[in-house]
Amino acid sequence: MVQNRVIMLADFDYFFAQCEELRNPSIKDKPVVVGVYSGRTEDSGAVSTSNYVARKFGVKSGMPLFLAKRKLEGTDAVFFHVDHEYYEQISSRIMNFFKGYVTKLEQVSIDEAYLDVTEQVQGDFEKARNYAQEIKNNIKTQVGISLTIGVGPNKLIAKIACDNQKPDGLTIVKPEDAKNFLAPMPVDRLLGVGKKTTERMQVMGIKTINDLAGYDVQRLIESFGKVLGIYFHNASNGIDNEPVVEQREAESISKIATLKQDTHELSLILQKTDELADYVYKELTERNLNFKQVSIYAVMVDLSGKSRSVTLEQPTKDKGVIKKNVHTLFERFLAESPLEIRRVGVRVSSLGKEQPQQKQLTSFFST
Ligand code: TTP
Ligand code: CA
Repeated sequence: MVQNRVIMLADFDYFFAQCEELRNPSIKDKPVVVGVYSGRTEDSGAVSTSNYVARKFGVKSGMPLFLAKRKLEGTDAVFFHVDHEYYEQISSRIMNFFKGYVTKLEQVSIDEAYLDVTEQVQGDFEKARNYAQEIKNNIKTQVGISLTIGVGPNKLIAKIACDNQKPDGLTIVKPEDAKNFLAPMPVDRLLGVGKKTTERMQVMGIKTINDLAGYDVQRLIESFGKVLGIYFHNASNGIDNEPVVEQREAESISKIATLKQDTHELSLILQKTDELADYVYKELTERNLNFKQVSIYAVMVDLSGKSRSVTLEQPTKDKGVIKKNVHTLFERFLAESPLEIRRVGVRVSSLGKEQPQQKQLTSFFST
């Protein structure tokens, strides 16, 4: 028997605004608006997003800021300028977390990713429910961000399931329920069905996804061409074979820092590199990766850069191994180089992942 795929779409709730709440916890119950300010006048620009408190007052993404201000008049609303760099940092922490839970991860935007967890839950949708809940709980406790997850037998269903209940939602659509789940929805819920197509379908008597699913595929092909006709037929029947496409793993994880003072003294250097090793190790564990190579990097007082590496016999996840090798590498390096050092770096590379089937579900959450 061919195993069901189990695909999740994770979408972070009111993302930019939630990031602002994360670093300013006191604003959580107030309307929060994140805007792109054009700078022409104090209020010119548009709303990027807002929290759900602000949405209750009618604030929407894309709305002019002056209008959002008007809607929130008399409230203790807080407005922020977008801070992309900060949101990217939070996003990549969460994406890195996901990598520990999946066989394949496809990031689609700053706040959305598809997770293929078929192997982790052995194709079982009840297990998938617990697994998704654990992912949600863990991201909430470890990063502080709430997210919504839709689970389905393919990307199409996962996406629509995700939109079904927000924020902090979890919707599971089993393969046998997929068709009924889609049936009553208007056709424009399907990706690729925009305003024009909706109008054309309306003329053909197609309003719901169910109408589309029952429509003769040959006639769909005549109206929309072969590629779209077949796509509409399949999508409305809950069929989607698009794989979750994994992005390439970063080849290394590294961190560099400037020393408090230029020095040639091993103990001062090791103080700093131990901190860097902690950072690198944290990122490794978040992404559930092991490494086979450890390197050091040094920027000398004359600003020349030098590096040294060691390759291990076996991949490992051990923090002690990073520190021990960094110590040895610096010890040797200082012996052969008389110049003082200004900046130091630690890098692990030849990264890999344990085979997912060797893991128990719970071991993903044990760190
Ligand atoms: P969305 O996922 O569409 O929205 P959201 O995360 O704010 O809210 P939710 O998922 O709970 O409905 O967009 C993700 C981020 O993209 C959003 O936080 C801000 C940004 N964005 C804009 O800058 N402009 C826009 O018009 C939209 C829709 C989003
Ligand atoms: Ca979102």
